[in-house]
Amino acid sequence: MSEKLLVPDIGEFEKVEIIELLVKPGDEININDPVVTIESDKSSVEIPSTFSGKIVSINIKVGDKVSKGDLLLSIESSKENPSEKPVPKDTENIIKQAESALQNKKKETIQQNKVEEKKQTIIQVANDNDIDPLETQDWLESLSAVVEKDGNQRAHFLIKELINKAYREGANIPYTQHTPYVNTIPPEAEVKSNGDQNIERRIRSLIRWNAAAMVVRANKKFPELGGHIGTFASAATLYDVGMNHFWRAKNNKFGGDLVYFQGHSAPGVYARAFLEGRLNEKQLDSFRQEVKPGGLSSYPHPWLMPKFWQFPTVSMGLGPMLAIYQARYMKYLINRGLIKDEGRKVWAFLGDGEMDEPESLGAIGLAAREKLDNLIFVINCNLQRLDGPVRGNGKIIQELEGSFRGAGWNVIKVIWGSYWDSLISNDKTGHLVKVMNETVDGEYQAMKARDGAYVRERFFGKYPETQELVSSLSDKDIWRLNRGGHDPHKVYAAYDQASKNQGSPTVIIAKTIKGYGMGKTGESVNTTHQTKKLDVDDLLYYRDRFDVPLTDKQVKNVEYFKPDEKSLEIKYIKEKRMRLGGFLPERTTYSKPIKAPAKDIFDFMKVSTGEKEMSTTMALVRMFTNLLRDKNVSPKLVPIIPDEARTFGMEGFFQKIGIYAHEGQKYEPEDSAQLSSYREEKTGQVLEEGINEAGAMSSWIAAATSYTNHDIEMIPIYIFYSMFGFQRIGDLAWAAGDSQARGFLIGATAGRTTLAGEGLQHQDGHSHLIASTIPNCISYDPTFHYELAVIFREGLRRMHEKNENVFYYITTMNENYSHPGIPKDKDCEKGILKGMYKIKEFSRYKKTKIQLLGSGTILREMMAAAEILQNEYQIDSEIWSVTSFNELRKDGMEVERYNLLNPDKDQKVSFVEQCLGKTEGPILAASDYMRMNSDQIRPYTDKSFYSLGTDGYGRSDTRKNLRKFFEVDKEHIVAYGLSVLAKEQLIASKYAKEAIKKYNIDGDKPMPTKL
Ligand SMILES: Cc1ncc(C[n+]2csc(CCOP(=O)(O)OP(=O)(O)O)c2C)c(N)n1
Ligand SMILES: [Mg+2]
Repeated sequence: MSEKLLVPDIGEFEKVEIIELLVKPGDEININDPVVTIESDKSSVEIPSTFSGKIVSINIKVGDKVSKGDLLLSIESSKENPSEKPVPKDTENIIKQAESALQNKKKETIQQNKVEEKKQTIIQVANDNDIDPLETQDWLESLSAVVEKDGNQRAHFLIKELINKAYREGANIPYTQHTPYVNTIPPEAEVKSNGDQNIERRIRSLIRWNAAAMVVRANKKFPELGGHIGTFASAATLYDVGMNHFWRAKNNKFGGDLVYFQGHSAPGVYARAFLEGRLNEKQLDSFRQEVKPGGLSSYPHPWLMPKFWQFPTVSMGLGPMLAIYQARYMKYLINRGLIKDEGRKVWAFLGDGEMDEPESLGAIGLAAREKLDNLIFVINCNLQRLDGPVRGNGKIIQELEGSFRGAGWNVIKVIWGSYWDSLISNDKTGHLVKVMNETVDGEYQAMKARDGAYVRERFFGKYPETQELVSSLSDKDIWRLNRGGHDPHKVYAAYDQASKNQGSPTVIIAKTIKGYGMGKTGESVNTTHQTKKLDVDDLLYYRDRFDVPLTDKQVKNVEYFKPDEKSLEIKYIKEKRMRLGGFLPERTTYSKPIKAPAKDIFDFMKVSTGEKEMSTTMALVRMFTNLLRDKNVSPKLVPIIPDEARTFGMEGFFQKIGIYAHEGQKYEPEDSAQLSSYREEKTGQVLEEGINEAGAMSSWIAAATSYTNHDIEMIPIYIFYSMFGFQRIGDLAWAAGDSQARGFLIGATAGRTTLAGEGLQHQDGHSHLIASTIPNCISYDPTFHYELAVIFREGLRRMHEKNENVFYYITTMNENYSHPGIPKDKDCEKGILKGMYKIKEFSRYKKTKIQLLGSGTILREMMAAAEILQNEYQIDSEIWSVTSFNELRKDGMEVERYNLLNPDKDQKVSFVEQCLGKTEGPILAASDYMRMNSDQIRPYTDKSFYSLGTDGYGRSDTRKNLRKFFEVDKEHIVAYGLSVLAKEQLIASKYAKEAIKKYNIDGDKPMPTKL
């Protein structure tokens, strides 16, 4: 049966151009195969077929303009085509998802029923505001009965119903963010570890000792080195329980859990690796001295220790965010079918002070929304940061509990150690919990800096009931009452529950003591954080505190201690890790390279666009569309967009490859009838991050390091408003460099004057300079579509085929103009990649010449100015397209360094000098960025060099007015060019003066930086 394929609803557009025919008569095609590409002035989109069959005739050709309803082609359809209108794709999805949701629900219910409710002691909280204690007692007893008879879930349900009812009755009950200041898991519900606690304690003590010794030894040698003892001292148990029992390493059978170590706890991680035999004494002795190869970096830095550290975390706040997006990306890979679901987890260790960084809490909502049950945060609440208490007057644990509960996380508080269990269960009046609730962190900290007598007086002494509770305990016993984060049993139970939790991320909030075991000079005092030197008495105390088998002499020499290889401790530590699949952390890579696509994928960008005008952003989007046809590259592309797809003309991707949504699409989108309708899908490829540049960058980093963390090479392309890139998330970009990220960052709508109308906060005149600060970031500012194609292809080849650890920053613009074909010169491609090539020459008069260097869209102003200089002033010129001042500078620096270090050898010539050395006339360079951008190459040529640029705040106006304001339009270039020639005494100054007058250039106008 013959079917007619018409142009579907393409939104507000009419008369859009056919730019590509993807089929011909006689071709057999399937439903959804693209048949033509259409392009409006903003974006290009493929139209898919809604039939399958053989193409009989094609009714349009390239260049035709079409609108909704126009006939594209006729198809002899195959029989399987449904005769009636097909069920819309979205409806099908909805049905599928509803079915699978129902099935999951069923599973969940079955599982829930299976979980045996554990009985829980009820903690009564004494309350002075209770106007009728008897009535309260009645209610509480009823609740106890329900817990006993029907379990926690039922009790929870009833409480929820009561609250709902109260709301409906008009009672405005405030939401309770907090639970009492006690452990979330009651003792009777704790799952016990099968580990040998004695051996584990001995191992932990040795790790503690060696970590401290490493820092102390380094500072004895070189007092300037620094280091931290107090952070790891507080977190040792939290790490050890994970290492001995939970964290599975990557090996040939399993992808491995990913652990983000808190930056300042690095000494403890090295100390464990020493016992495991992965590091030796010499290496420990080179802590913070990594200038010599083999040294240990101060903090986790994959760049400095590429076989060890996986995640840079020490810039506080980045770890939590990166971990959340890592867990989300792991699910993305699973849902797209690119890796298996092996139940891998992402663990992130964070400081309580670190949680004040806005980034630390900034993405917790996403983690809950995406149901990231593969994510576990462990917040080490030692109640202190660098200067003093995190919340002296409040309670950081309660505050964090409220934030995480509110966001929908599973919260496990580990506050009190096992020694407290009996006290809490004997607290029949609720006064102990009352004191716990009332005591603020400043007091908790002060108590641990004192002794048992002080705790008795200040804490238990608050009420006769609590005083009585500890009347049979000695001060020593009271001092021994431990905090949850130092109790391996409590920590094990929390980790066990966190690992099994389904449907939400988990945060373990553990209470510890900063500088635990460091004695009077270092434990729980405000200066703990910076303690890096311990005197002999402190060291002896530390040894005794943890029973480290060293003599006094050995302690005085601050010797390391490692038991014999055959000792129980070493055997135990190794056996535990072998059971968990290997050592951690370890950075390895087994991914396969991606073959760079055939050159012809980019061919369309190498020919002139003729009259047709387009922006480089649009050319880029067209290039993506082509890349999606390459079978090697297509599945590996990860387009990341922070709510700007329509700005960049990328909305065609919504239908074509879908937006990733872990729950699929539960609604029929408003624009479902349109070609580019908003399509969310479980297997969607686009990461649409919303207005969230930091999150988008974190996703990009996860994808850009996928080759090592998931052993699958991916090609992330994060496209953003250039101003909201490096300037906004510069620290994450730095961490990306440290992480050896591979991928593309696209600064779209770039340039200070190219983005017209938007104003001061939007117009970017410096992102290339910030990009140049990152050593392994390669950046380009291309003007024409063929330059973009050459740069992009080389990026794919270097990063994803040859696996170089660099990443690309490319700026694209939204200014429409026509693009020429690639020049025939055989060295053109080399020049594009090195940073400059000659694009045009005017040589009619052979009298006076100037070299014009232009970058980005200002190159076009240069070309226009060159024409005026030739036609009106008889000045010849050579025009150079500078694709990257940054790359030219790197080359110049390297050459200069070589020459200075090798004065007796043949001197090398910088690429800038190779291009310009033999040319005639002075150089005038300009870009849409600050003068500093082009000034970068000034030292690498002996010729006279002048720069123009867009220094100063942007403002909203037309492109023409902006260029005039910043003095980078063709008129200013002509006037400045003549002035430069006059200064060099190549022409008379009157020509420059005349031009300044002719173009109404006000010589008295202040510098734009002052306006
Ligand atoms: C973004 C950032 N700001 C400041 C610092 C400096 N700094 C390092 S550790 C620290 C205190 C950390 O306190 P906390 O997070 O509570 O960790 P703890 O050592 O107590 O476990 C500070 C301010 C940093 N590393 N990163
Ligand atoms: Mg802290």
